[in-house]
This record gives sequence, structure tokens and C-alpha cells, in this order.
Amino acid sequence: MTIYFAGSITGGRDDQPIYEQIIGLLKNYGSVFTEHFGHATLTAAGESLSSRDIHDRDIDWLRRADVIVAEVTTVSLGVGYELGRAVEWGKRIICLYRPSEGKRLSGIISGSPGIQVIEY
Ligand code: 6IA
Repeated sequence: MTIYFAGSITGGRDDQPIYEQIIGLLKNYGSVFTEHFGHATLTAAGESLSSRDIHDRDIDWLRRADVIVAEVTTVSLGVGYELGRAVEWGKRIICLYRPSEGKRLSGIISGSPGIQVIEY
């Protein structure tokens, strides 16, 4: 099974250690295209590829993935974009969300019939 893990990059890296843990667990189920998104060395400044190359590579991985797992506690425009495209393609999508005071998951994600939200 191929898995695309999506998590905030430019949106903020506060949850990076959690991404790393989730990716570690996901690797028990299949290969994770985006394993490096959990690395502490990947900062909000991003990777040293051009943004066009990042876009094309990520969209190619997203298209090829059997399942998309997104950690959505930290709001991220890029993760939202990826989820929208994956919904259109009919992909299996799981969003992991940690409820916390003062935060609320966007209704367009929690209300999407194409997305399964799991609170943890
Ligand atoms: O809006 P965000 O950056 O938080 O979006 C994060 C999501 O978009 C992740 O799930 C990635 O798949 C994708 N993404 C966004 N930026 C990058 C990136 N570097 N490298 C890899 N994937 C990314 C950003 C470089 C940029 C500052 C030019």
C-alpha cells in the first residue's frame, strides 16, 4: 500500500514531532511517499526545490497514493489544497485531528463526505 502523509509545512511546524510519530506508525502499513515531511530538518522555509518542482512531485505522489493521511490540527493552506484534489479523485482520505481549546476544524473538512476525520 502507498500512503501520502500530508502535514503543515509553511503553516507552522509546531507539530513536527507528532508528524514523525504518525509516519513511523504508517510505515507499518505500507510505504510513505512523504516520509521526509516529518523530519525536524524540514522547516517552514521548505525544501530547496523550486515551488513548481515541489508542486509537480507532490501532486504526482498524491495521485499515486492508495490512501491519504493528513494531520490537520495545524491549519495549512497546502494540506487543504491537497485534500480538495484527493477528494475529487475519489481517494481514501483520513484526517487526524487533536481537539484543543480555542481550535476548531474547518467545516469544509469535517463536513466533507469524502473525508474520514479521526480525533485523537
Ligand atoms: O501550506 P503548507 O506549506 O503548510 O502545505 C503543506 C503541504 O503542502 C504538505 O502536505 C506538502 O505536501 C505540501 N508542501 C508545501 N510546501 C512544501 C514544500 N516546501 N516541500 C514539500 N511539500 C510542500 C515549501 C517550499 C516553499 C517555501 C517554496
